[in-house]
Amino acid sequence: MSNRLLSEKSPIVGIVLGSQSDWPVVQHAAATLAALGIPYEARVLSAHRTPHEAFHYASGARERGLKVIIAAAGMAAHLAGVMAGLTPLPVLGIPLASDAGKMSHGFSGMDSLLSTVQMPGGIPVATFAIGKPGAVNAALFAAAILALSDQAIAAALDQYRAAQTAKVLEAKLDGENA
Ligand code: RP5
Repeated sequence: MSNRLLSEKSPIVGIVLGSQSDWPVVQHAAATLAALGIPYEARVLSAHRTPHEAFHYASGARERGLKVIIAAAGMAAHLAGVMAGLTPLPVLGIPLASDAGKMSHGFSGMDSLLSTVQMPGGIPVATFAIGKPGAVNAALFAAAILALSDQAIAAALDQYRAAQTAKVLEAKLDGENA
């Protein structure tokens, strides 16, 4: 991915991720927003490696027209909390397992989960599941927020959920008669 990935219309959701190495998981948030027709931008920004840029991004987000920020990071995952401290916009946090399951490196995402969810009172971060399910659900939650004031997004979200329900109910198991 480029460091600044834009959908065609002006973005209303900003996705920030702590490292380019996070993109294989975070792209599921972007794909879900795209499937719902929600304009977004995606950018690599780190609370630790690029703190000044993270500050500028979050503090100017509302004025630039963003309505929701999705922040994904692994390890000492402070990105979502830093964003939330700098903007009144809703911030949705995705904790990532940056270690591909090796306990010796990143604790399978438990480190990131606790770093993201344990915010001090006063600065909320809505925190989702570790990894891909969290990425998908953060995008769906962003859609639910936006759907409160946007009928097209509300319709797209209804359609997404109806399709998901149908897919589950129509699932065929190996050996089952058609
Ligand atoms: C975090 O450190 C990032 O969000 C990433 O999950 C983790 C490792 O980053 P890289 O060393 O792969 O760039 O800040």
